[in-house]
Amino acid sequence: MTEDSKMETRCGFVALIGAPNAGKSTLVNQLAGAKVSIVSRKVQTTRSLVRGIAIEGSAQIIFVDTPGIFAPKRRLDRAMVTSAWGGAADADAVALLVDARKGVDEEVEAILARLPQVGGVKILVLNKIDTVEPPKLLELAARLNGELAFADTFMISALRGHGVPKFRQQLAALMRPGPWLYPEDQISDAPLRSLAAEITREKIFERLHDELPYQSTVETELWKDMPDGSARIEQTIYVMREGHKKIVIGEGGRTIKAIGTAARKDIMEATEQKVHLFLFVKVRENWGDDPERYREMGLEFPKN
Ligand SMILES: Nc1nc2c(ncn2[C@@H]2O[C@H](COP(=O)(O)OP(=O)(O)OP(=O)(O)O)[C@@H](O)[C@H]2O)c(=O)[nH]1
Ligand SMILES: [Mg+2]
Repeated sequence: MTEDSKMETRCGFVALIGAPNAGKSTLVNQLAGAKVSIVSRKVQTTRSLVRGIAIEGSAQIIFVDTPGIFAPKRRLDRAMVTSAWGGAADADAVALLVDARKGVDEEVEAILARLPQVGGVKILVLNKIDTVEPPKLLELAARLNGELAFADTFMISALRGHGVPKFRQQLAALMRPGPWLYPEDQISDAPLRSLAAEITREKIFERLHDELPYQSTVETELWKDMPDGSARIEQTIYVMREGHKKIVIGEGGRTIKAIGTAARKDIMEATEQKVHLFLFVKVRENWGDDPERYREMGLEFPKN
């Protein structure tokens, strides 16, 4: 880049907020052009802020994926929701994602009520347009704009990519002049060991049901680059109950093997190196009340 074009660079933060399952992480991955944040069909998948970095012309846009906002009960839920609002407060622009199929429910109403307290440009994004008819979309856009004066409204399918390039272009124009904060080829600021732990957590979400995914967490304990270019990765899956440990392991170790195989494949794709993944399961009844676990997740530990 020449000195002149350097002068014109733009940069800024755009937080994506919304109810659980609105498609925030799917959108961040589309915008960054790679998997930086895990996705599942279940609610409350994302637990902390995940940044996906995109370049659009002379602008570097740092998209901040946030945990879904809902009425929190457990300590972990409170930490997640606090982190989401914190991400919104620190951003130059806040995009509210609404699942167009679900429309406006109690969760969306609660977000709309609090959103005016957050600074920055507010943008409405109707997601999952592949699932609804256009008249319903227009009606939804009108209703939401009636409740809050959004600077702009976009209709997209994060899953299929429809409307995503235009969304990114419009946001680039909103970014203020300033130097880029990350190197040109960087798509995330999360260390690989965190991404690797998240990927394994995603496989738990895919394969195990009910409360188990919510009562477990994954940490990368060891990442060793081997002389042959491969990596030896050891991870611990923390669960809250002995019964859960049995479920994670499965009959004859079948479940944990399947989780490991699927995780290893995705981790290899992310790191572009051969991976040997070793998974361990530990029962830690009170991990939900252990500040160390929150630190590992990148969350503030709520005092009560
Ligand atoms: N049909 C359709 N499904 C979508 C679209 N975007 C996301 N999804 C699906 O919606 C589900 C939730 O997606 P996520 O990206 O995990 O949602 P999220 O908002 O990050 O959820 P939390 O992290 O729990 O708050 C997944 O099954 C996605 O595949 C879309 O545009 N169309
Ligand atoms: Mg998410």
